[in-house]
Amino acid sequence: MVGLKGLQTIPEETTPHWDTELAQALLMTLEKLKYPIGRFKAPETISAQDRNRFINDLQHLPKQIKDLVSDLNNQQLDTPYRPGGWTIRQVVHHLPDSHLNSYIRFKWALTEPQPLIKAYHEDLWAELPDGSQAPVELSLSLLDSLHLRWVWLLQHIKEEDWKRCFIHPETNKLVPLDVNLSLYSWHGKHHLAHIQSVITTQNW
Ligand code: NI
Repeated sequence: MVGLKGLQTIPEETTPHWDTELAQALLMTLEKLKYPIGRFKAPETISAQDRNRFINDLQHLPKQIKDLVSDLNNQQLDTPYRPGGWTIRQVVHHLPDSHLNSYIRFKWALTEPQPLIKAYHEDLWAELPDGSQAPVELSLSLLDSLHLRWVWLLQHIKEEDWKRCFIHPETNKLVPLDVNLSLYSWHGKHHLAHIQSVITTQNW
């Protein structure tokens, strides 16, 4: 505990330091709003048990998203999850956009030796009419159906196939399928947390 005497001796010059702290606090708030569950960190090792957990996450995501958004009205759906961020509607449409790409990447890696995959501009996809204005139901049903088939595939691929890789054009790095699975488990929870955070802060 700092005594009153201690506080009185704080020199004027420390004020700019407080501003730096304030700026840091704001940056941390923004980081927390952008990455509510933290940034993705690839696990060092992935066991069969870890994979099952990640597959389980993918299996549950469509219903979790549906449960969160089905009672929201259009005005609520068009609310950004953070200042300058996507609206809830855009986040919902982004999920099948992203996971369709991921599903195709799994299939390429399972059928071709180290394929070079195609990146896509997720921000521009989110600006397209179906990514920004369409009813969320269109993406909720697509996500539901996509995850049923994706999860079924993941539950049936051979042990050795998890080490098959694709090459991402932005990093030129080999990405093993088990690492990609962990990424998409994170990705679903990451966007789920965005929607949850708006609902909590707005008290809906
Ligand atoms: Ni995303």
